[in-house]
Amino acid sequence: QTLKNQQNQTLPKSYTREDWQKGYESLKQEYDYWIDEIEGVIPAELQGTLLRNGPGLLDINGQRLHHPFDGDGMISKITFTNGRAHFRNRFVETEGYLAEKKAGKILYRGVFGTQKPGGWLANAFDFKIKHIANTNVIYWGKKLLALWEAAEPYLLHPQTLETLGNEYFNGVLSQGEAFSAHPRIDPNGKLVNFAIKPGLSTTITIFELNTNGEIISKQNHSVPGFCFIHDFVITENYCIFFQNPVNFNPIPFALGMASAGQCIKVQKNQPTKIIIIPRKDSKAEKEEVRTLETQAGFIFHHVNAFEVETEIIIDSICYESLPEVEPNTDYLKTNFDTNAPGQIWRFDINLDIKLSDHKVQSQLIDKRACEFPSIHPNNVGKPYRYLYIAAAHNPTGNAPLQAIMKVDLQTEKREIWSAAPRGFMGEPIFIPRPNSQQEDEGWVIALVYDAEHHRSDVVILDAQDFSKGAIAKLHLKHHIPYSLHGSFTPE
Ligand code: 3ON
Ligand code: FE
Repeated sequence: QTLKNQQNQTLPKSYTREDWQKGYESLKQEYDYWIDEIEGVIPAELQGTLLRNGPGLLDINGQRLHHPFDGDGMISKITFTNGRAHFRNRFVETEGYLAEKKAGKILYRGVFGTQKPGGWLANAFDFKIKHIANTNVIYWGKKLLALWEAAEPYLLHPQTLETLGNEYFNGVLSQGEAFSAHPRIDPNGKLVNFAIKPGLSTTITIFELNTNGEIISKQNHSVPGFCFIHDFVITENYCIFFQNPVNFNPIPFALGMASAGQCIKVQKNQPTKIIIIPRKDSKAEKEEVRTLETQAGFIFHHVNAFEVETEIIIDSICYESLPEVEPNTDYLKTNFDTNAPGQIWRFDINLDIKLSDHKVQSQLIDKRACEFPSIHPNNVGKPYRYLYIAAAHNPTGNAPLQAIMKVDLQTEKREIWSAAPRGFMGEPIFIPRPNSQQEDEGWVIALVYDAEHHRSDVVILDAQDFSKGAIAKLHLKHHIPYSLHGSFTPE
C-alpha cells in the first residue's frame, strides 16, 4: 500500500491499520509495580513524576463506545527516583464510571457518539451527558486534578490516585461549572485556565490561580454564537482564544439520533474568530477585548504565544477540515489518507493596526502531520525557540502519530525520532534538566504503544540530540490505550 505525497512521490506506508487498532483495546486492570524491564539507563538527574490521562475503557463490558473521547479517564503515573521508575494506574471514579461498572452496561450518552443501547427511542430527550475525566491531569497547589473540559475537576490522592471527589476551589467554582483540560502555567507562578458555557451566545470564563491552588481572579466574557474551544494560549498580558468556525444543530441530539458533539459541524469557508482578552492585573487590564478574523480551519491545540512589542505571535495545530464522528462510522476504520492532517501554523497579529484594517498574517511552519505540542515550561507565553511534537513518520500525507519531531523555530532545523513501523506515539513532554542553561537542555518523554509486544514503553530522549536514539526505554507489563494529555511534576 502506498500514499501520494504532495511532491507526487510514493512513500511506503509506515504502519498497518491492524497494529494501530490494537492500541485502542481497553485496559481494565489497575497496576502498581516497579518497572524492571529497562533498556538503556534512566538519567539519575531525572527525578519526579510523569502523569498521564486518557480513555482507559473503550467498551463497557463488551459494549463498544462510539469514540475514544467518550472513554472513562484512567490516570497513569510514572515516578522516577534515583534511576528507578515506579508505575501505577487507576481509573477516575466518577459517578458514571461507578454506575456503569456496577450495571455492566452503558447507562449514559457520551459527547462523541456513544448512545445508550436501544436505539434513538432510548436516547430521545435524555439531555444528561456522562461526565468523565479523561483529558488531562495536573499537580498544582498540592492538588492532583483530573480534567475534562465540560465539567468540574476531580481531586485525586497524589500517591494512591484514589478519587476523593470534585474540586470547587473553596466554592469559587460552582457545581456543574466547567474548568477546561488545557490550563497554561505562566512561569511567574500562576495557573491560568478557562471554561466554556455554550449557547446561542457563549460565556468564556478565565480563572487565574496562585501556587496554593486558590482562584485569585475569575472574569466572564460573552461572545456571540456557539463555541467549541478546546485550548487557548496566554501571553504576559493577554488570553487568546480561537473560536472555530462551527455551528450546532441540537435537534438530532434532542431526538436521540446523535450525540451533542455529532451536532457540531465545521463551516469550512467561514472565518475563525481570534478573541484577545486582557489578563487581570496585567498592563493591558483596562484595554477592550479585541476580535479579529482569519482563515484557520479547525484547531484543537495551540503550541504557544508571545508578545513582541505591539505584535502577538501564536503557533497552533490546524486542520483544514475535521473528520466528523458520524453516527454510522467506526473510528477503528479511520481512513488516514482521506482525512486532513494537523499542521503547525504561525499567526501574527499587530495590535497597533486598527481592527477594521487588520489582516492576520499566517504561515505554515511544517507540512508534516502532527499533534500534541510541548515546550520548555519557562517559555510559556514568552518568545521561544524549540517545540517538540508527536508526528507522522513520513514528512507528508496523513498517518497515525509514530514519531517525535523537534522544531528549531530559529534555524528551521528539524530532528525526528521514529518508533515506526510498529510503535505509535503519544504526547511527548519536555522536561528541563535541573539547573539547565539552554532552552533544549533536558529530556523528551513519551508513552509509545508497541504493537509487536502489545505493551507500552516509556521512551526517554535527550532533547539536544535525537540521533542518539532513546537513552532509555522502560517496558511496561501491559499496554496503555492511546492517552490524551499529561504533565510532569518534579515532586
Ligand atoms: O461545544 C460545547 C461545549 C463543550 C465544551 C458542547 C460540547 C458538549 C461539545 C462541549 C464538550 C466538549 C468536550 C467534552 C470535549 C472533549 C474532548 C476530548 C476528550 C478530547 C480531544 C482530543 C483532541 C485531539 C486532537 C486528540 C487527538 C488524538 C490522537 C491524535 C490519537 O491519539
Ligand atoms: Fe487537548
